[in-house]
Amino acid sequence: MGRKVNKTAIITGITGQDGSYLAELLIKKKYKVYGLIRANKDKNRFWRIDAVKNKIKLLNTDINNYDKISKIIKDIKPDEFYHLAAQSFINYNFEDEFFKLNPNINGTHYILSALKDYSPKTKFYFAASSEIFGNTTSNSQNENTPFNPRSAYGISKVTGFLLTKNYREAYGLFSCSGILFNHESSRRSGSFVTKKIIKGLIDIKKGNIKHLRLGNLNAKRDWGHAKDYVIAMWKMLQQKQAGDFVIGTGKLHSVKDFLQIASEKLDLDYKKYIIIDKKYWRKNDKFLLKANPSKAHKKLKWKPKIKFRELINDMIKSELELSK
Ligand code: NDP
Ligand code: GDR
Repeated sequence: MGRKVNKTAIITGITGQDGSYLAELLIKKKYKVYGLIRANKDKNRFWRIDAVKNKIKLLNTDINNYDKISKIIKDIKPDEFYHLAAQSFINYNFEDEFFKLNPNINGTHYILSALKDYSPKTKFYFAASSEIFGNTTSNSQNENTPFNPRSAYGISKVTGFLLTKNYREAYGLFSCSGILFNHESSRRSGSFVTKKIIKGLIDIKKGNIKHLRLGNLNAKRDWGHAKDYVIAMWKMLQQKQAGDFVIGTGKLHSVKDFLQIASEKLDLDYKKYIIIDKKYWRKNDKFLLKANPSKAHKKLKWKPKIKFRELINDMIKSELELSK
């Protein structure tokens, strides 16, 4: 009887929110996990992978360097490759946006091309985003909704998506994009609104700050928990046939809803502490992006388990732990 060999996976963006949860999931499934990390002076960036740091192998490499990427792929020939690295914060002006395009466009292209030449059996995942739908006219978005991005970030994700699709169709690679809607956790960076609210309210409660400055409280998003979304990524690569999937909850909530539930839980009246600041107001952010994840329900048997209120409760609990 043949011995069952553990699978091998490479993750780019392993130090980020999704990369860290995905690494934990794959370790639990007995994968051998490699993380590609860039040269970055921020020594604090490893906190999210603290729990798995002794079980993964980190390799320093620049994903914008084809020679380095292809050598790693040639040497490791992973079963699965998850390309999550990206500058993920969005603003809708085009100043200083050039650097955002590289990991999504060149980085994705280099990885796909190296997989085609040196490891064509590797299954590849690209982290696309609901931002590709941008200024959409549809009430909810599925895999057939036309793209109309309104940010350099969204445009770069469309290109990554199309590269991924073309390598699948032209070269037969098992390459898929997950079109993921917003997903959060206490591992979010502090610039995103959910983490900013939770951390801000806890700091107010502790008396560390007096006010929290926010932008448009009426803006709405389809918010889920990152832990559920990394399961969808993995499921996509376990299919018999490669394909693209919309992943989201299918429910919209406003920033105000989030704020209200979080402040009730912390026993605060948010109206006393919030200052609306135009600095955080995004001019072009008027579209309503709501997932229609029925393909994922049907084919992946994936549904998010963690509901909106539970997400908020979990973020509060974890933030209180982190702030100790
Ligand atoms: P994070 O911002 O938490 O993590 C981003 C990761 O990418 C970090 O590991 C960061 O490394 C790395 N990175 C950033 N720029 C570069 C670069 N130029 N070269 C190499 N590595 C880089 O993002 P998330 O975990 O939230 O998201 C993961 C992916 O999913 C991203 O591609 C994001 O665009 C996409 N996505 C996320 C959604 C969400 O709601 N979270 C929704 C839809 C898509 P370092 O530690 O060195 O900074
Ligand atoms: P988003 O997330 O841009 O959707 O990108 P973010 O949390 O930044 O914004 C969500 C909504 O909140 C409104 N908002 C504020 N946002 C921030 N950051 N700060 C504020 O003070 C504030 N006040 C109100 C915003 O206008 C917006 O409507 C995330 C990222 O993870 C991307 O990488 C990913 O592709 C998309 O989600 C799907």
